[in-house]
Amino acid sequence: MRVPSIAAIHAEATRIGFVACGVATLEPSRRGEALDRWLAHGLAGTMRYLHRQAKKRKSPAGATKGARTAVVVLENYAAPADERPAPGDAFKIAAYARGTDYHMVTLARLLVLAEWLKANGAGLAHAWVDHAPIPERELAERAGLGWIGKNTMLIHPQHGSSTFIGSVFTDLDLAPSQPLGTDHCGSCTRCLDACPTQAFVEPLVLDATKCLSYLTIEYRGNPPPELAARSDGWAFGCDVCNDVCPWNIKFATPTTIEDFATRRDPDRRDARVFEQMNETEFNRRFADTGLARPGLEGMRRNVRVAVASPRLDQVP
Ligand code: B12
Ligand code: SF4
Ligand code: SF4
Repeated sequence: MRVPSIAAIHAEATRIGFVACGVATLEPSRRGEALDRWLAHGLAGTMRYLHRQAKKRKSPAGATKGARTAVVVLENYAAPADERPAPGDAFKIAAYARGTDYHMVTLARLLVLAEWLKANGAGLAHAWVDHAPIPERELAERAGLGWIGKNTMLIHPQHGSSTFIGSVFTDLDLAPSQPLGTDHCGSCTRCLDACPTQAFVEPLVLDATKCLSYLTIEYRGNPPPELAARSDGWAFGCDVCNDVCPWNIKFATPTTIEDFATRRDPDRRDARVFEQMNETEFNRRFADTGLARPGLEGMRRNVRVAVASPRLDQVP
């Protein structure tokens, strides 16, 4: 079988626009026990699919039959300063969801990489981003793309953690990249201290049931009042544990991907924006964004909670 050089794969990934690229082996997860403990303690909340998929998540090779390695890439979505939440906004939307849904944008780019691998010797090249039962952060760590920080994010030493992780599983026998091997968090605890809901049980362990990202996107009911009161104006996702990280403050540069640029819709200054539309209108305007996941009713709930909560970032 013809095998492209790692340099050629890097060059193609860069040409497509990914900011980092490496090769991961597909042996079983080293963190299987951590995952089991996390699930057993109920920290996944109502995300039952994580329980159902646990066995698969621990054995990434099974995600694509016949795959031998994975080409793992990072997609930068970091927001420029003028696209961040601003004073006067009634509610906040996390940077990763301010434009077109990354499941579409990043998958489209991964498919280009998969086609290129097929044209260069691969019999199999399957693209995954977010939805597969695979431990994406661990695969990125194996592929030498960074370390897993205390906030559980994969942090790249030059690009920080405002990145999506994508992978192409292939039957190519590629030489694996060298993992970084060191954690660069040191004695820092900024993410743990800044989390509005104090959702970290300890470094590297997130109680998702307290995380605003879970409460605004995955959870279907009304959030518990004590967490609602600490929602800090976030109506979709949350950026706090990423934004306070020195590796983002010092090194990350804004994305150049047009599809991720902030849309004017919804108007974040208008607390009634979702109250004034019906389902048809919501779908017309937001079907290709992350907001489609909670849907119109979910976004109405989220904005109500966000508007009622005091802004922790404005507390002196
Ligand atoms: C479920 C899920 C969530 C849940 C739970 C998050 C969590 N931390 O587990 C919720 C809804 C809360 C969530 C939130 C967010 N998510 Co999310 N999410 C996922 C998903 C689908 C599965 C993650 C999972 O398996 N969680 C279970 C935990 C136990 O596993 P883990 O997070 O991978 O944790 C590993 C490490 O913590 C490590 N570990 C555990 N203990 C120890 C101990 C030591 C010593 C070490 C070294 C490591 C270690 O092993 C674990 C298992 O491999 C992944 C996609 C995927 N398929 O992997 C995206 C993913 C993790 N999410 C992503 C993003 C962008 C976010 C948000 C930033 C979105 C936002 N702005 O609101 C937030 C970040 C919150 C946070 N601090 O994690 C990105 C992260 C990219 C990156 N650079 O890290 C992913 C990879 C999607 C993607 N393809 O890009 N998410
Ligand atoms: S995303 Fe927000 S709520 Fe969730 S762990 Fe990070 S800081 Fe806490
Ligand atoms: S804020 Fe500090 S502790 Fe948290 S992930 Fe970044 S470097 Fe690590």
